[in-house]
Amino acid sequence: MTTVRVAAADLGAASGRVIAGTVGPGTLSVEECHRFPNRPVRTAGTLHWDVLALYQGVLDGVARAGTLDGIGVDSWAVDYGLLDADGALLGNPVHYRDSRTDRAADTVAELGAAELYATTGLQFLPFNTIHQLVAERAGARLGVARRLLLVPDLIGYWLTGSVGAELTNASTTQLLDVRTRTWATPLLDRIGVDPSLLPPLREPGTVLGAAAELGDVPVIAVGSHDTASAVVGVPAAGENFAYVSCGTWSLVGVELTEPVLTEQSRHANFTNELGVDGTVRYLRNVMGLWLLEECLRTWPSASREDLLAEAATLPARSVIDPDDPVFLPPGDMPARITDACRRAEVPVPSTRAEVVRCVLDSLAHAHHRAIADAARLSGRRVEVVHVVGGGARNALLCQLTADACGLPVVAGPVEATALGNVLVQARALGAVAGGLADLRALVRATQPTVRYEPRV
Ligand code: LRH
Repeated sequence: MTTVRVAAADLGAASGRVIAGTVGPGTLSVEECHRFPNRPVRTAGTLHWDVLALYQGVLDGVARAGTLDGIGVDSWAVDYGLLDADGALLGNPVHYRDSRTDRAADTVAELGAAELYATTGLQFLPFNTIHQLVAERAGARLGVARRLLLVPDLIGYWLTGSVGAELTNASTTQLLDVRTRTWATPLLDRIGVDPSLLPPLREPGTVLGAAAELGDVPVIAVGSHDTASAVVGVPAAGENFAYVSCGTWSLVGVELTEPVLTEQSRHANFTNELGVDGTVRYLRNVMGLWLLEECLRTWPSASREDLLAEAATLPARSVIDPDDPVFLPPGDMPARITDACRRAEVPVPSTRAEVVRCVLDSLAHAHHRAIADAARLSGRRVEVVHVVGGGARNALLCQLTADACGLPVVAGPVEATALGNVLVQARALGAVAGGLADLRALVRATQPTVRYEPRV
């Protein structure tokens, strides 16, 4: 086995990055080559992703990464582009935070929540692709669309010409049968969407083809749902762990081999997303650092570091439900948080640092609730909580999560998503071998982490 150098293109809700990874037996390192903003654009009242700018960012980043053996693309879930009969993109993908899905809830409810869960195993999120497609029926695009490609598959298509749907991201659409791991064609029929819109499914590790514009480097399907790649990059030993993939969202749960499709699980709004190597990511979405980022956007002059340092000196006074749908759209977040405190009849924060402390206490409690529910509903014992992603840098949030859970938190790597992306590519290229346990052992051996013990 030799050492390979591959590029992970990781598209997040706020920015995209291209990260070069060097992987071989006993070797795993990553370095950022390019970071570019991801700025949603509102036109005629609809919030879009500027997907051509993202594609250009990927091209620029890969060009800067030097000689490569592979390229893998991951992004946030659920959103898609529609292609016409010529393979041309029909308009910019609509952002999952756009309000168009408000119109879809009743139609999706008619499918029967219990039946939908039994088939797809997905938690109710108002922006799941099924809701977006129902909303899309009101417009003209669906009538002329021939293919639907999720965002990483769209980038892969532009790079290679290959059309397909990578399985981990396909599982977030609520259009996949989680038991058979195939498209849920009867569901598509019931919402009046032509099943041929959905391309053939492909597993992580499949080679899509060569990127003609980038020196014919092979493009390899990774866990193209960013959370799937992040969970590959969790440095856990054994199976008794929970993870918090903490960035814009906190994705909080455990890794299983089979979905949990019980009514209790549905009522707890747990999701069974598919992971790499046939695993199931049994988790709940918690609103995540979006709450903090939107506060900071409202306070352009504020220093994140100063506010976090001050928040750490404050007592925990106000805990609210961070998953209230009022927090989903962009806008004035501090005002919504203080309103939520009033409604919850908890002390209303009067300074910015108090708002930040309220956000972090509320997230820590939500992390605890989701971990306790995941353990109870799946029967999986949890002995340690791994916090990966950008949130692993937030020492106060990691400590508060350890305190709320009464469990040690191991924080890091911050770059879990990129690491998971490059590891799956490296394995496909034969540079490393084995299952997830072997890939995680390599992460453990090479990436620093910080441990937080719960304070009594
Ligand atoms: C995180 C994420 C999450 C989805 C959301 C839309 O980036 O992929 O897993 O629920 O974006």
